[in-house]
Amino acid sequence: MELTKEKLLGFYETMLTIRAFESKAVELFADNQLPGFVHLYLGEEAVATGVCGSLTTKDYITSTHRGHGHLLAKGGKVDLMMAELFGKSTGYCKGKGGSMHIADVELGILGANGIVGAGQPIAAGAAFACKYKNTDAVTVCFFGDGASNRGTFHEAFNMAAIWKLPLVFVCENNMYGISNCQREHMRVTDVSDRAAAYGVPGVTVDGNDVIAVYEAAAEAIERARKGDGPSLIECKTWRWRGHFEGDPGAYKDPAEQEAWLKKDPIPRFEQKLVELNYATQAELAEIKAKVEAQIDAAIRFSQQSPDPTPEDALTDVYAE
Ligand SMILES: Cc1ncc(C[n+]2csc(CCOP(=O)(O)OP(=O)(O)O)c2C)c(N)n1
Ligand SMILES: [Mg+2]
Repeated sequence: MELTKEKLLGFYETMLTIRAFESKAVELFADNQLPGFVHLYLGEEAVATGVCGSLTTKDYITSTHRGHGHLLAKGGKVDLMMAELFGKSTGYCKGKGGSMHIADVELGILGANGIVGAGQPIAAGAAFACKYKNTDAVTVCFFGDGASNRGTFHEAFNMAAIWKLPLVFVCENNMYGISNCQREHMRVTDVSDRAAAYGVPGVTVDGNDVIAVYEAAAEAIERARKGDGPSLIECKTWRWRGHFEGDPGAYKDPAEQEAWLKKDPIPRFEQKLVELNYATQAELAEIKAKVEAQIDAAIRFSQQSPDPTPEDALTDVYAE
């Protein structure tokens, strides 16, 4: 797919939307307005944006506990997501699920998930269903470096490989699983090396470069769509915040944190857009203002929405 100005500015808007959504979540959580846990995606925006740049609503994604970026990049509605974080009845799960249970099947979002590694077999199932029904839909499974140590990853990967499922595994290697640095929780440097064990391609890309992510993902998605089976993309990136809001992240080396903050994917992309004459600073500022107004409106909508009632605890418990 050609990288038109429209597409590039679309990436910019998506990255800014994730950044603004998460930055507001920091403030709202500190202000005690969000019940429950939030695991933020700040710093990792280029991964979801670049990958979802080759997907349409007919394609599926599975997400994680750190899911806001994936959901927003796949078209998740900002106001319904924010209301869910607020625990309001207008949210995606009517305020009963919170950040880690947001799903929108119509948009191909099969759900965030609080169980590490649970998305992998779900993604294999979705990809199997698409193959069985002879559609050309592709499933993307987002997961972390920590989740690549789980049995679910290896089982799902092997099945996807032997059945040539239309599935792309996207490992967001943000170098940590909670407080455990990747150097300590696995013996390989590149998670992408694990693909060789299943006889499928694996690549590592700079996860803070939206174009690099887009290009690698576009190739893997096309391969899956054509019926050539799964692949693994490892995106090296960095989680800016603690594991969850409230975790001070004292286990991180401050020098490493500082070095990664300098690789912020958004200013890097802005510079590229301006240098290559895809946009002027004024155009970028206009997009930024639009995104910020949209997030502010989502917060107002959430604050004005009603809480669920005690009786609501008894509904949506069983499938009809
Ligand atoms: C099956 C399971 N084991 C343990 C946990 C606790 N837990 C939550 S997040 C996490 C680390 C996940 O690390 P990674 O996959 O790298 O994702 P990241 O948080 O870095 O995005 C763990 C162990 C869990 N939620 N589910
Ligand atoms: Mg991680």
